[in-house]
Amino acid sequence: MLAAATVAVLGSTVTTAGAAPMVLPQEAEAAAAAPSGQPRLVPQPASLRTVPGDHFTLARSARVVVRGDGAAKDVASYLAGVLRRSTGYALPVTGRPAAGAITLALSKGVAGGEAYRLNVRRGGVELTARTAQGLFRGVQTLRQLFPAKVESVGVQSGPWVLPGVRIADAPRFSWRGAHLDVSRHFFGVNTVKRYIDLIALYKVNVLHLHLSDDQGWRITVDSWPRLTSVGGSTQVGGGPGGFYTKAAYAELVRYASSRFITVVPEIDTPGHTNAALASYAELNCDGVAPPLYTGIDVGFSSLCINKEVTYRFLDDVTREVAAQNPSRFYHVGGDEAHSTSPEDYVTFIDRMQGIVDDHDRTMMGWVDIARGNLKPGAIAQYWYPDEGSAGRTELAREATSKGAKLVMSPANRTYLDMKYDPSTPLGLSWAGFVEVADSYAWDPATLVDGVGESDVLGVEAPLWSETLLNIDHIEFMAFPRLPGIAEIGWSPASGRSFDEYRERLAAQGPRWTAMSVDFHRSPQIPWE
Ligand code: IFG
Repeated sequence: MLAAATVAVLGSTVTTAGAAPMVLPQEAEAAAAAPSGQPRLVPQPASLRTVPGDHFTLARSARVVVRGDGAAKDVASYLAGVLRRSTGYALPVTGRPAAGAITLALSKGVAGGEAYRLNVRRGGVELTARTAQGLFRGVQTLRQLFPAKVESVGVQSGPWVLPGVRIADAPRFSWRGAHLDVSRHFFGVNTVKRYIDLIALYKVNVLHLHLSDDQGWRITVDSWPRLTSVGGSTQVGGGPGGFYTKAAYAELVRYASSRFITVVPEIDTPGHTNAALASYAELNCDGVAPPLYTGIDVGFSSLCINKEVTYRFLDDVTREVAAQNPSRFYHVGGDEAHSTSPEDYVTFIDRMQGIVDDHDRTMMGWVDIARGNLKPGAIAQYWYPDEGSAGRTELAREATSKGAKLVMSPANRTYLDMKYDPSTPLGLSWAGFVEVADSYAWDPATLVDGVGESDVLGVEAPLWSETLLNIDHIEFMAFPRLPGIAEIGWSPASGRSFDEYRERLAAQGPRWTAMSVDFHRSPQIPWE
C-alpha cells in the first residue's frame, strides 16, 4: 500500500515509459506535499517571510531562465548543474522567459554587491541581484529551500516542492573567511576544491591559504626553486609533503573565483620559517641551513632580520606570490616570532610593509603585527582567545589605534582544529574545547572591549592541520562549526540564540549526509 504522501506525489505528475509527462489538473499539483513550517536556512537571511500555499513545484519540463551578463549565465549554469544531478531533469538554461521557471536576473533595483532577493511563488522562482556574486549567494539559499536530497549526486525521486517565500538578504560583514593550513600537512587541488564547494554553501567569500610554515613551503617561487623542491618535500610526521605548481595554484584560484571566493595567500614571516631556512643556507644568520622539521613545535625559527639577502628573498617571494593571487590582500603571518627580538620584529614588520606596498597589495597579518608601524588600511587578524591568561586583546586595540581593521578569529571560538571535547580523536586543545555552542555564542562587534562594529571587517575560521591528514579530517573538524561562524559573518546579530540556531542547524545534517560530508554528530544538536 503506497503511503498517502507517496500517492499524493505520484498523483501530481504521472509518467509512463517514453511518453511525455502528463501533468494532472491544478488541484492534483496542489496535492503535492507542501513543505511544512518555516524554512530552516543557514545563514539566516536578513528578511524572510513565508507565504503558505504559494509553494512551487519544479516540473520536469522546467527551465532556468537568466537575464544578465556572462557571469550571471555562469551562475545559472552552476545552479542547473546542481539540480540536474539530483532531479534528473534537463533544466535547460535559456534567456527566454518561461512559465514555471527558475529565473535569475541582474537588476539595479537591488543594493549591494552580495545582496539578493529571492521570491518563490506557485508560478515560478525569481532570484534577483545587482551582481552575479549576489545571484551566487542567493543560489545557496535557493538550494536549501529544496529537500535535502537535492544535494545527492545520484538522481532522486521528486516531487521537488519549494515553500512560498519572500526573501531580501545581504551580509552584515564583508569578510567571511575560512582558513586552511596546507603547510603542516599538504592537501592537493581536489581536496581544496572540495573544501571550496563546502564553504561556498554557507556564503563564505574568502579562503585564506596558509602556504608556508616550519614544516612545509607549498607554493612555487621560480626565483627560489628550492623552497618547493626542498622546503615542500615533507610535512608533519615525515610524509612526502608536496606543493602547488603555478598551474595547479592558478586552477585553485580560478575554481575559488567561480564560487565568488577570494583566495588570500599567507607567507608566514619572520617566524614559522624553518622550511625556507632549511632550503637556503644564506637565509640563516649563521649561514647554516637547519634540517627539515616534521614535528609540531612553534616559535623556534626566524628569518635573519639584519641580512639584506632576507629582503631580496622576501621581495622576490612577494612579487611571485602576488602575481599568482589577484586578491589585493597579502598575509605576512607575523605570529609566534619567539625567536625574533622585539626590536628586530618591529624592524621586520616595517620593512615587510614596504615590500607589500611595492607589490601593490594591502598587508594583512596575525594581530601581532600591531607591534609594528602599520599603514592605515592594514588588516590585523585577532587569533588569541578572547579571555583568560592567553588573551591578548590589547593587541586588537593597538591595531585599531594604528588604523588597521580587524578580522576576528578568536581561537576559543573559531579555531576549527580545537577538539570538540576530550574524546575528539583529531585536533588540539591549547585554546580549550570548542563545541558548536562555543563557536556560535559570540559576536565580533562586542567580544573585545574597545573594539566595535566599525573596527571589524568580519570573521574567519582557521583550520590548522597539525593533526589532519585528508578531506574527511577537514570535514569532521569544520562541520558542524563552520556554518555557525559563517552565519555570524552574514546574518544580523539581533535575536541570535543558540537554542533557535541548533534547530535550524539540525536540518543541515541530512544535506551533509546527501553530500557524504563526514561531519561530527555533536550531542548539542537535535539531528534528524
Ligand atoms: N598557533 C599557531 C598556528 C597553529 C595553531 C594551532 C596561530 C596564528 C596555534 N599560530 O594560530 O601555527 O600551530 O592551533
